[in-house]
Amino acid sequence: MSSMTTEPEMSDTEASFTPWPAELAERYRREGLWAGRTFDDVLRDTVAARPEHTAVVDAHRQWTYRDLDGKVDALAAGLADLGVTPGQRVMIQLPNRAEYIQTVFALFRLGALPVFCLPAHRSAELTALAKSSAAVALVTVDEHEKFDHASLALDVAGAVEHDMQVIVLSDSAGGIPDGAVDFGSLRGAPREFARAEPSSVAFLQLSGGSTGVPKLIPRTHDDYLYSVVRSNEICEVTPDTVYLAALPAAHNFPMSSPGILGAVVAGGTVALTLSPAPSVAFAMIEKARVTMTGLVPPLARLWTETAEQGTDFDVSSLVTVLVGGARCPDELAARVEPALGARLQQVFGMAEGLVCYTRFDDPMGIVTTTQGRPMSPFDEVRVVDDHGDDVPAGAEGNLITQGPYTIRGYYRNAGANARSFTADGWYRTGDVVRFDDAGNIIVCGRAVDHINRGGEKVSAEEVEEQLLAHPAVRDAVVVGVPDPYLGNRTCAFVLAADPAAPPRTGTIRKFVRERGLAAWKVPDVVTVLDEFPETGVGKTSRKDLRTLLTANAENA
Ligand code: OOB
Repeated sequence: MSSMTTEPEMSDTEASFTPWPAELAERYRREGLWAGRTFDDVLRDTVAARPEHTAVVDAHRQWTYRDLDGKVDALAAGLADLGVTPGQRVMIQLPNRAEYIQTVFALFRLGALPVFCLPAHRSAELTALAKSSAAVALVTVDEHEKFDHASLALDVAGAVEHDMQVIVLSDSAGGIPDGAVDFGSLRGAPREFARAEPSSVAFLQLSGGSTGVPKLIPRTHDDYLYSVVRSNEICEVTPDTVYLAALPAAHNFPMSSPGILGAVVAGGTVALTLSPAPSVAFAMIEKARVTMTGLVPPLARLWTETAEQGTDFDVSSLVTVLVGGARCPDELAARVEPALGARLQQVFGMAEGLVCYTRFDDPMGIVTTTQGRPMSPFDEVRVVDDHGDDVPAGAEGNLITQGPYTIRGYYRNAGANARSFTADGWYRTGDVVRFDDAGNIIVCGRAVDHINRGGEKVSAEEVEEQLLAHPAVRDAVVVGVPDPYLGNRTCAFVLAADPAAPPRTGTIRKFVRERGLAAWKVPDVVTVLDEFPETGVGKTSRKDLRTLLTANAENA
């Protein structure tokens, strides 16, 4: 496979990529969905077509496509000089700034695979991802939101057995710690790299995750580019589009629905904001004349409320606001358009593939109450019961799907593949949905116990494991309970190892944070109980625990 000596051995059951069945792949090619282009081809085409058009704007920089192309060339060469070779994985943990775009496209040009980490990831997630991807480098920033990312990255590099370089982007001269490579020094003489195969894996995206740490999702140039091109058609992305990455740029939603890549494919402009707070993001909308953005529901609420109260910023350039990642309450959906003066588009998607949009010619009632329909006529969706049989039309059930941009398996994870895919390769989304008469999807909830906290996914199992590591905790269960702002909030129930000396709830939350978990996974509420309620068969009843919380809240 690779010349790297530290690369873990790969067995057949731990395949890095599960191909589509031959006849489907053939159909997707014949129909022109898989167009045989790479992301580097796309950038080169846009550079050739619109060299002087603004490609990227952030708080401090503004680059044309020609500028971006030059920076991508230099960085790709610099990374190659550092020893990064095609096919190797490189983790990226960068905030929303121009160099994020440069780094992603430099890796594409070089043929190395970005692994898209989020700025909120901490040692638990990054170490697991470094191991599972066998990444040869981690690109990060010295500091973001008062957190020392460079030290975190060096710790992660020290915790993995293989060699991993830490590359740090810093605006200050003293920002590069010993042992790290200065991002700014990675400027090599431009050279030609072998073109990647369009059918090969372009990058590893991360799953929202329902069990353990995030799973790695291998996406090919062919399949992902199709999803971007199709998103552009539906969302009407043109060379005049200015897309604002307000959510973390590495997430699938701002990346490709239609997102950053949609803007680059269309020859439009990508604007990035370090913070999605209205006071910062609205300033960027005004400055860059942003036309389109994507928000999770809690942010959509914050922006809507801010606009309703009146803002001094001129946000009149906004044409389209996409809302997705978690269920957008109907009441909020109805307020977005009047408040922000931009049309609402709901999006229900997943990093594994399937993306659904409401359409611009849908009646308002559909746009505000449904999550739209699959974007491709080649998407196949079924709603099934727990035995895998189709439910009657219009009934609620489990959504399963296959199609031209939905993966057939995770990266080197046979266990997860067995759980998340049917025997014939359909992806089990874990979502409980129903279809209306017109074929629109309404998301009703989750079958699998991951908690959707305002678009950020929390695996109950992952947090429970961390809680169990505390010596004063005998058992732990994490559940989600409805929250008016976040959709769901996380509540941890724990049993004390010594009932006479129960742990303090503040101590437990601090413990989880210090174990190196992303902050959004720290339980919002911790409750110590004497025993857990049980179901008829003696399992801990998550349902009763949820009820307990609701009852407590009502009595409070
Ligand atoms: C997006 O991707 P992920 O991978 O972080 O999370 C996927 C899960 C879905 O399976 C579903 O449970 C939930 O997030 N979800 C929604 C939703 N959009 C996503 N639940 C209800 N309503 C919605 N509109 O979150 C993602 C990827 C691409 C585009 C948009 C979102």
